[in-house]
Amino acid sequence: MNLETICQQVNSITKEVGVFIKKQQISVADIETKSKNSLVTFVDKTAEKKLVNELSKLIPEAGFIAEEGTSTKKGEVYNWIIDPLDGTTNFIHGIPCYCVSIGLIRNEELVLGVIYEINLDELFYAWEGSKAYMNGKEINVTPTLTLEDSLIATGFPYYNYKKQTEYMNLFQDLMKNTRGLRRLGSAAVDLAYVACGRFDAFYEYSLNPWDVAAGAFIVQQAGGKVSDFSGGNNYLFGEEIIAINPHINEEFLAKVKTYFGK
Ligand code: 2AM
Ligand code: CA
Ligand code: CA
Ligand code: CA
Repeated sequence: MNLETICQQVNSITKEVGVFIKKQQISVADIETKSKNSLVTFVDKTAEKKLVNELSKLIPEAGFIAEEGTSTKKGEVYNWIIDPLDGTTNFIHGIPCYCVSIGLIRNEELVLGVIYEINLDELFYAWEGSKAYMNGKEINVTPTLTLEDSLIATGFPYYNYKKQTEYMNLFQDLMKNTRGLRRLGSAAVDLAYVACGRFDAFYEYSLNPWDVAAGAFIVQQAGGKVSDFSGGNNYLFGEEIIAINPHINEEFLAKVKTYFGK
């Protein structure tokens, strides 16, 4: 099977699981705490089991890097990177911004990404060599030329608080010198919105590979630039990400380097 066919199948698997998530009713008793501010429910876990089960049929030799640990099988060449429900806190609080996020790596390289924003019924996807799409239509990052005219998304760090001062200083600078800042609470949705031109950029640190795999790939296929805070390529496993329209990348990176001392 080629990657385009695989992507079509992942699209329908992802949508099906999204529909399952949408139908679930949860109560306070269903909420488990993994650590202080890390919540999970049976919905996250059941969704992940369904995904692992279906994706195993698509590429039998592939392994998994999945947030809730359903499978720890390591694939020699292919590995799926899965976040069954990105934006769990939103989901629990009834805020309608959360998604299913599926990435695929061949060796260390991203080759496919699918994000399903459940409540808006928006499916974002791309595969190696393709454009980026939302519900069948090509999407692109913004053509904005300056940070002054840019709308920037971020997420607040929930561990590694050591870098919090650097984060807040950058935040304050951007607050004064951009069109505005937004915080949706789902890194995958933030990335999908950079890909389709709703945001000019997204940055966050203290993220896991499953938060960013699909979105980072889709942004790049949509003409965007993705890097870590030094401008390097270590954004998938390196816990720092900038996803941005390439015109404003230098200007943005200069600010990040100033505050984070890179
Ligand atoms: P999640 O909903 O899958 O946990 C928002 O800043 C991003 O960070 C989301 O993608 C969210 O993913 C993740 N996130 C928020 N709190 C987290 C925590 N305590 N541990 C791990 N990831 C978290
Ligand atoms: Ca989580
Ligand atoms: Ca996540
Ligand atoms: Ca999750």
